[in-house]
Amino acid sequence: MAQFTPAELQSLKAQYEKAGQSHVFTYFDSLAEPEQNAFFEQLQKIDPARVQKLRELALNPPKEEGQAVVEPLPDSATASIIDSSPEDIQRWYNLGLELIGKGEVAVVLLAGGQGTRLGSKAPKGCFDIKLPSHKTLFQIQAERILKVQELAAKGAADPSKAVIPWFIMTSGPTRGPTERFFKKEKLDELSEEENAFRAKGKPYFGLDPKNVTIFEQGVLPCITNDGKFMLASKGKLAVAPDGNGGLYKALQDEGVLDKMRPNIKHVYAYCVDNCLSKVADPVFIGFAAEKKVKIGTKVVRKRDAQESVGLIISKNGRPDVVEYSEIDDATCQAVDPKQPSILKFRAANIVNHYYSFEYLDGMGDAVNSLPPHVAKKKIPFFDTEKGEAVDPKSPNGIKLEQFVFDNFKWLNLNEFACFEVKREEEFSPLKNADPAKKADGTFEKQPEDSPATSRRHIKEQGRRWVEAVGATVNNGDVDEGLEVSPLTSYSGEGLEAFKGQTIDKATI
Ligand code: UD2
Repeated sequence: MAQFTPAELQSLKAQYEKAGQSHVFTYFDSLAEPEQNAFFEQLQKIDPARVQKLRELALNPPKEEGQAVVEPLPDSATASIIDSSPEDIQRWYNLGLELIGKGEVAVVLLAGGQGTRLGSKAPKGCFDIKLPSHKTLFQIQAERILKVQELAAKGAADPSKAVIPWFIMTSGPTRGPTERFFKKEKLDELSEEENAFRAKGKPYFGLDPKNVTIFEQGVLPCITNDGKFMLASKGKLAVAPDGNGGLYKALQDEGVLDKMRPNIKHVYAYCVDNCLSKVADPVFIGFAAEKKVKIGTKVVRKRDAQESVGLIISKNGRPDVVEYSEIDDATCQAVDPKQPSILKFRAANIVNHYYSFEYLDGMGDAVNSLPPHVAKKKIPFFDTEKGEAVDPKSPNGIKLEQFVFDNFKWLNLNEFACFEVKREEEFSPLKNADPAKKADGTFEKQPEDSPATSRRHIKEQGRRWVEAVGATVNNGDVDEGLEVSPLTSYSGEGLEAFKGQTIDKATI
């Protein structure tokens, strides 16, 4: 039974014809009905005119008048936890907890990436970085939400309001496995043994399922070098997730903003692969809320000129980010004229963003103008000219992806704030697999940003926390560290009972 009328099909064909993409219907009439329905539904979800506009924005960005003036952000738009007074930090912390206690804070997790560099089949949040507890990134983050809710409830007028709704943005490939993982259902992407282990414990890691919303970002068609949408097969467009910048359109299209209204005033968004991310960080939320900014972003000091991180800069007097994949060498290598031993551009983006709900709710049609970035890729496709499937040996098309920070440039500097935090406390991304064992039994060089560095950084942090209250660690841990569960402490608080103790356990 066709799920569309001839008139609807005609109108869809006219829409694609107008955008110069009528070739996508080459085989439509020869498809069986179920395939026609699926293809019609896919094509209907994509606005070809919008894609054309995004492709135009990507390939021919508006020319900037004159030479762009690129500088580090001015001090007026930045603060640093490293040189803030304990009073300021305590004030921001208290304000953040108060806002959480009133139910005004939501968390958005960017989890649509496919973790190709990590070589993981399952979504990155399902990854076991092999801590003593074997908690996955999703579980660690869920427990941080549980703990900070508990901390906020302590001082709240109405503790039942101290709830942080968690909105998890997935993409086509990650939505199914992510939903199953939270529901403690089997994942095809995990081994029998891993599934059996994961089936234990509470669904949603103890969070109330009604406060966890999994939604999906949009997709954009893959496009040939001469601008034609690519077919994956006779009855399917080749598409790819629209980048973490697809967040803004997805918040509208998936009804997330509607779900946040009217309680939510502050939104904390973060990157799934950072095991140290302070989810719903009261200090950051309090800082940004006090400054009344529309967008805030956390940064750490860039490790070295080669680190694969975006850099927060001021460009023509506005906040902006230059991504590591697009930065020129001169900007990368430039040193601070006042302190030549450090980089001039060193404010490294860590995908920890604050948004006022009012800003997100007011974006409107601007979500369709986020300039995409072009990734030249080898894209297997069905060639309508040759009438056959092609598996290219070299890049034959482009994927468009939007970056979540590309709207920073739309703000004035006084609507934006950059917050420098300590790398060892807040940033340890998981990007690369652990090294493979070589034929002679030794290992390749240990890469940065791997499961080994993630678990080491968590355990080193735990050790620092308990030593700060006068405990010592003597547990034979391979990294001489200690895993402190988020349910025990969110950011090192509440550990006084360990004073004077020697801790011989791997995790507390
Ligand atoms: C990201 C940042 C980079 C730096 C680095 C630090 C962007 C565009 N770049 O680079 O500046 O901060 O992280 O670790 O943010 N994601 C989606 N949907 C997508 C693509 C990605 O949700 O279509 C999520 C992904 O699941 C992850 C986050 O966005 O949580 C960053 O994605 P990535 O790890 O692929 O980005 P990376 O490392 O290239």
